[in-house]
Amino acid sequence: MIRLSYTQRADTCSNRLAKKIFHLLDEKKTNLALSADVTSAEKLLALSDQLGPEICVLKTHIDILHDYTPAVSIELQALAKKHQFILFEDRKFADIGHTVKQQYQGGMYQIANWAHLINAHTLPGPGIIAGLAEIGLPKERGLLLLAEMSSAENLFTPEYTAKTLEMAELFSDFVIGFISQGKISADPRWIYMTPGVQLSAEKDTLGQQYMTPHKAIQEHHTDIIIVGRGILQADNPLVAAKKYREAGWRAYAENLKN
Ligand code: S5P
Repeated sequence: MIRLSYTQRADTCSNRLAKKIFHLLDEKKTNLALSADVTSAEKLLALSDQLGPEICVLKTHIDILHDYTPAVSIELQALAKKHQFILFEDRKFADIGHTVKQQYQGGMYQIANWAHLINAHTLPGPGIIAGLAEIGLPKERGLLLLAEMSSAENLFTPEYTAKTLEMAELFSDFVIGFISQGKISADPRWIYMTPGVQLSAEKDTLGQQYMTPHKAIQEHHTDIIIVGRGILQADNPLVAAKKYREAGWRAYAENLKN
């Protein structure tokens, strides 16, 4: 099978953010996303600055910060520019179109103003995507659909995943890919981001299940590995990030050779 590079795949998508991400991966030589699951703004910003050079995507759960102010999102945007990474708010929208529109652009976090990328469940049907697109498309944002999850005994079935792919195809100007455990379609335009990645642990005590970067990229053919505690709980997060970055990049380079 001929494998396309990230750069070659940039030509296959219409969404500008998707093109930008594919190019960024090859230019920066990293397919590591940091899941920056910390609860203080100071920590989040320090971590983003320190690890920024190693990552392509900074994934946030902005609502776990105990001290969020709009200044945080302004700082995050500055750091994203400085280090060239994408801001992905892992909001997992899951309501009707009318409601998610307000959750996306309004409230305390005004996610649409700063996050390049968001994600959503398809459980409510295509209206959720249409609602988010009304806000995100004019701002040249992108959406990832949750097609599979990493947690044990989740309710995602192959049928649900297939339906999610169909919905993505209906909105391919706004949907740029999937949160999944690996590749789910032969179409090269979709970007896959995979959480549940760690080098040492196999699971946590609350159902999280891990695979290695090598397995995620070489066996499951994902594009971007999402790592949280594997980096955050290491003695030295920067050293750990470099280790994950190297493992992820090596697996991608090997894929291209085969
Ligand atoms: O299926 C999923 C989807 C997501 S977005 N499983 C996940 O774990 N996530 C997120 O990835 C989760 O919300 C968390 O922020 C991160 C995994 O963190 P880790 O510490 O287990 O690496």
